[in-house]
Order: sequence, then C-alpha cells, then structure tokens
Amino acid sequence: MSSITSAVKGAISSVVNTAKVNDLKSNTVEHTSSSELTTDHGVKVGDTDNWLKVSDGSSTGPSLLEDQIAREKIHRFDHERIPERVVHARGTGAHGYFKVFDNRASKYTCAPVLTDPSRTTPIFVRFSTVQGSKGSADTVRDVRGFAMKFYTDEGIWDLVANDIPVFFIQDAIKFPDFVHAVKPEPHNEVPQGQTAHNNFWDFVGLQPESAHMVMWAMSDRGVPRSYRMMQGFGVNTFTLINSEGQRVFVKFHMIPELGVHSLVWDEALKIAGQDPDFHRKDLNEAIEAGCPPKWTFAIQVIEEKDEHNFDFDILDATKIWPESLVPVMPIGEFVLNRTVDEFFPEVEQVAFCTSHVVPGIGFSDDPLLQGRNFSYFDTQITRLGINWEQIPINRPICPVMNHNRDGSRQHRITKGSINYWPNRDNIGHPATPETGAYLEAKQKIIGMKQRIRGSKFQEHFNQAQLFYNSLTPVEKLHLIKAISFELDHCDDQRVYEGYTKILNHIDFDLAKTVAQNVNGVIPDSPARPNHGKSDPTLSQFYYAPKTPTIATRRIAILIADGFNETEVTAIRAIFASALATTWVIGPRRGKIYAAGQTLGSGQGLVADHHFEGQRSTMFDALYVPSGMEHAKALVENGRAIHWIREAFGHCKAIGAIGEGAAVVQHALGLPEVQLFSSPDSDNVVASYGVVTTGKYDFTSAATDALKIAPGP
Ligand code: HDD
Repeated sequence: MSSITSAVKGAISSVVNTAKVNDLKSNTVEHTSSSELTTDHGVKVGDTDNWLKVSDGSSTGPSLLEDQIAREKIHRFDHERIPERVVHARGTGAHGYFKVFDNRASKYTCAPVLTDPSRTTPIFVRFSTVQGSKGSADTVRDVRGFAMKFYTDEGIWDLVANDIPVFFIQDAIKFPDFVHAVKPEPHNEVPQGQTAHNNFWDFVGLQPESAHMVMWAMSDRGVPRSYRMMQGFGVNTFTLINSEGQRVFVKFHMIPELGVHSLVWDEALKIAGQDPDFHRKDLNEAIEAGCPPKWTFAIQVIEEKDEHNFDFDILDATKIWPESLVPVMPIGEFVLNRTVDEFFPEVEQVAFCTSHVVPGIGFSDDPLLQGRNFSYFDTQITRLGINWEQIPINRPICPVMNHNRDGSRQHRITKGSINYWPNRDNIGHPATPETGAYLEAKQKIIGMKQRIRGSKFQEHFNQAQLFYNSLTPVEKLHLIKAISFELDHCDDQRVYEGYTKILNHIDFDLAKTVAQNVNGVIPDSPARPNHGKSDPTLSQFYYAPKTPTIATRRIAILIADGFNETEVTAIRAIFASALATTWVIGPRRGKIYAAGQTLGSGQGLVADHHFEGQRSTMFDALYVPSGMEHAKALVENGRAIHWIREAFGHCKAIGAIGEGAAVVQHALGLPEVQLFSSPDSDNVVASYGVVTTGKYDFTSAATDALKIAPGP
C-alpha cells in the first residue's frame, strides 16, 4: 500500500494523544513475549491446554471439577457476550479531536466547547447501521448512525446523530413500533439488515409522516461509500443558551471534507458478501495510512421569537430547516485520527445519551428528543449496568463528585463518612452559576394536558417533494430503482399497492414508474400538485470538495507477467503523492515479473492480491499499464476481464496505456467508444470515465479523470 508523506504523519501524531487518550492509558495494558499467563486472581498458570484429570498417564481419565484454572477459563468465556444495542448494533468507532475556528458562536452559547478556539476537545465517534445485528454487513441500505461523544472540561456532551437530517416518526412513543417494523420479522427473523420486507413498508405506508425520511433512506444516502464521506445531522432541535441566559433553537451539522459519496446499489449488494466489514476497514485504513477523516461542524440557529414563522414546526424531526431559510454557519471542525486499541472495551462499551449536554446547550420541546432523553440512559442500564458511566470510554475527563453510590460494578472508592446533601462538612455542595453549574433557561409554559401533536405536525409531503425535486436526474433514477427493489421484496399486495399510493403524494412520475415496476397502483393523475420548489443543498453533489481530490481513494493496478515496471512505479508515486492508495492485483499473490525480468529471479513486484482474492467492488478506480505479454495474459484471464467490465459498469474511472488500453478496449467491447488512440500517439482519449493513451505521458489526465469519476 502506498503511504503519505512523513510531514503529514508528523502533523497528525502531534494531536493523537488527547486528554481522553491519556485518561484511557490507566486502563490499558500491553503484553510482550516475556508476559506469563496468570489466572484472573493473578496466580501464574503453567498449563492452559489440559484440564486436570485422573489418569494413569497412558489413558485419559475423567476431568476434575476441582480444576479452578479450567473452570475460570470456561466461566469467563461463557459470559463474554453482553446484549447488543437494540438498534444501531453494527458499527465501529474512532478517537479524535474537535476545535472551533473562533468565538463566533458565543452570541448564542456560553458552552466553551463551541466558543473557545484555544481548546482541543477530545472526541470519540461511533458510526453504525440501524437495522442489522452486530454481525450484519456494513453496506446494506440503511440510515447510518453518527454518534459523537465530546469529552469537554465541563462534562460529557453526546450528540447522537445520523447521516440523514430527518427521522421516520415525530413522537418518541412510536419508536418501539417503528423499530419492530424495521427489524427482522418476528415469526422467522428475516430479513437481516434490510428494510426490503412487508413490515417496514406496511408501517411507513400507514404513517405518512415517514415519507420524507423514506425518500432520504432510499436515495444514495442509504448506501454511503464510506463513513468518512457522510454528512452528519443532529436531527433533533436543541437549544443554545448564551451568558445572558438567552435561548435560541439550534440544529447541528457535520460536513465531510472529502464530500458526500455513495456506492451504487449493485456494488453495495456485492460488497455485503465480498467484504461485510468494508466500512469499518475503510475507516481504520484511512486513519492508519495517515489520512484522518475531517468534518466541518456547523449550526443553524433560529431565535425564539421566530419559532412560529415557518410553514413547518421547527420542533418536528421529520422536517429540515431549509438552508435557503436558515443559513448553515460553520463554527469548527473535527478529525478522527486514532483507531481503537481494543474493540469491545471502546466501541462496544461506548454509550451515548442525548440527555448528556453541557452548560450552554439545552433541549427543546421536540417530542422525539424528549423521549430520546429517557430512552438512552435506560438502555445503557440493560447493556452495561447502572454504573456504565464509570467504564473508561464513557467516563468524563473532568472531576465527578456526587452522592450517588453503590450499584452493580461500582469502581469508584469515595473516602469519608458523608454520602448525602446537605451535610455538616459542606462536602459535595451544589455549584453556582459562577462556578459553572448547569442552568436551564427560563421558559414560560402554559397548556392543557393532552395527547396531541401541534397542528403543523400534520403536513407530511411538502419536504418529501422538496427533497425529490432537488435530486439530480441520476440521483432520482437511483431512488426510483431503490424503492422498486424494496417493494419488489414485499409480497403482500396491500403493502406494495399502499406505498405506491403514498408516492403519488410526492411525485406523479415517481409513483407511476415505481408502480409499473412493482405491480402497484398506477395513478392517472397526481394526488397533489408538485410545488416545484428545490434546494441545491439537498443533493449530495453539492458537497463535492471545491478542489477535486483523490485522497484516500483505492486504486487497483492490474498486472500480469511482462508488465511495464517503470510505468507502474511512476504511476504509484503520482497517486501516492495525491494521497490515494494503490493496490497491485495479479494472477497470483506473489511476485509478478516485469518485461525483461527472468521468471523466478530475485526481481519482480509482489502483488497485494490475486484476481480471485479481491473484486473490483473494493476499489474506486483501475489502472492497466502497458506490456505486451502482460496484456496477452490479461485478455486470456476471464476474471481480469470481469474486473474491468464490472468497474466500468459501476462507472469507475479506468486508466490504461499502450497495450493496457487494448486490454480495456477488448474487455469492454465497445468499438463506438474510442478507447484507444494509436500506440504511437500522444493523444489522451477520455470517454465514459475511461482514460487511455498510446504513449506514456498519461498521468495527469488519469489523475484528473479519477478526481471527477468517483461519486454517487
Ligand atoms: Fe436512537 C441508539 C440516533 C431516535 C432510542 N440512536 C442510537 C444510535 C444513534 C441513534 C446514532 C447509536 C448510538 C451508538 O453508537 O451507541 N436515534 C438516533 C437519531 C434519532 C433517534 C438521530 C432521531 C432523531 N432513538 C431514537 C428514539 C428513541 C431512540 C426516538 C427512543 C425513544 N437509540 C435509541 C436506543 C439506542 C439508540 C434504544 C440503542 C442503543 C443505544 O441507544 O445506546 O436507546
């Protein structure tokens, strides 16, 4: 694998040891080859392979229950598993840090984490899918979780976000029904990690408030290329409180430096089988290669006085605040630059609570948020026990002092005779506003006690339509195909007919096409007119980096014996300098000999994988160098040809030179696409994301093509 320059690595390593990473050191052990086995109570163990038995030495007699060493080993194993998360069970995480640019947010909040540019706040972020179990595949169509833990000097702030800005339901009381409907069906536990089944589409068909979120989930956002290329959204409406006690409503946004990119559905399906850990490996690979993912952190703010000035309720989590109405203000950035040392203690035990806020950040009456504030703490008690906040990954880096005591797995030993307030020694006395006590902003509330939602919560299709209208033609096509795929998996006529009727409230053509595909109800006319409005910020193309980049992209170089070594060395260096990684794929994972080298000699380039070991789906682009014998071998290798065809089918960039270009031309069998200029020509031919040339000077055109090619 190619690597990045040592200068970049140096810059990153200087911030790797955040205060939280240092805090975890007291719980981190590292063993060496001189470490000897012990029991959990520290007694050295001389044999961990044979249970204590009664034996005359030649025959194996009965095993003795007396063997405390064997019993301990089995006991510990029997209890290794804890309940997986009831949703978002599948995920991975990494450490990093957060910084604000300046104090521009201090007008709205007194939270130093959001206003003090001299601070580096340690963070831990866990990405996840929602529906599947802990062992399900990464690339399924689903919403992605984007949960952030900020270890601030004022306590922990958890921002439990998703990669989609809205949610399926408006009121938390519906969450158990929604989750039951989306999860595998109860009678047979099928399907795993997918929304493509009767119960999900039945539920969302009967809950039109889901329509907006369904549009997002069926768009390319549902199949991200990488966790590193996802936007994040706090979804709920929170509040910010400034030093004068004034409150504003806020939504939080995370915008990835590399842009927002997706897989195509065929790739996502294949990768789910070929490499179910694709996303977690991708995150670790980028961090370990020294290309830590980075996001801009931004806020949208609405003043209290403007709360009712919109045609939607700003506390409704099925609605966005369109950027044309409420600008998105970048205030900081964050980087994930450190992989975990051990998965279970860090990623599995990390636990988030929307109710964990710090002074300067507060809640709103968003009915989804209010329910979440109850649910997260509660679920951690089942998973991790009441003292879950003492687990190293969850504990704050600031002092913790209160009179909460005991409970299962209490780790803290608090000296002294006082465990209550008030007490004669003034121990653990309440803090004051001056010393940083959390203060709720004053809010006047008058109302009747009743089970309702506000009147503006009743409109469900305006923003679903806005989202659909805002997609580019290719994004619309993908969305139509996605819904058609999903409804095709529903075999209850009431379900697929029901949802095609819902679609007609969003867009007539969308409803008609999907209904035709899945035998739904083909409408004669729209159920409601299309308002025709659109917003460019809703298309993921909007987030393409200003300067095109191939950083962290994976490029496969296909070679066989007889390839042009000079060319491969040069192109790898060029891609590496652009921070892409190159992977050599050959007929065997061993030495592949270049033109002029003797087979079996000490020379040769060791391939990272062989053609059967990996597939084109794992890579963002292909490159085929020149070399006559190598080209002949590739043309005769069915799998190598499949690599090129499949990559082309997934609209990936393909670069080729000389005889390599002839291989590509042969593989694609597209004579009308002029792939190959004459072998002596300097012409670079670029068509359909394929860049070929007869002569060597090809690299800048190739890098340009790769920059534009990867996308949704
Ligand atoms: Fe939730 C986990 C995001 C609504 C109840 N949720 C969970 C995670 C994320 C979200 C990212 C994974 C956290 C981790 O990595 O450990 N959830 C959301 C968003 C929502 C949302 C963005 C809508 C705005 N959630 C929601 C509601 C409820 C829950 C309405 C319950 C009333 N969520 C949970 C949970 C989970 C959870 C059951 C499972 C594991 C956990 O909390 O720690 O409590």
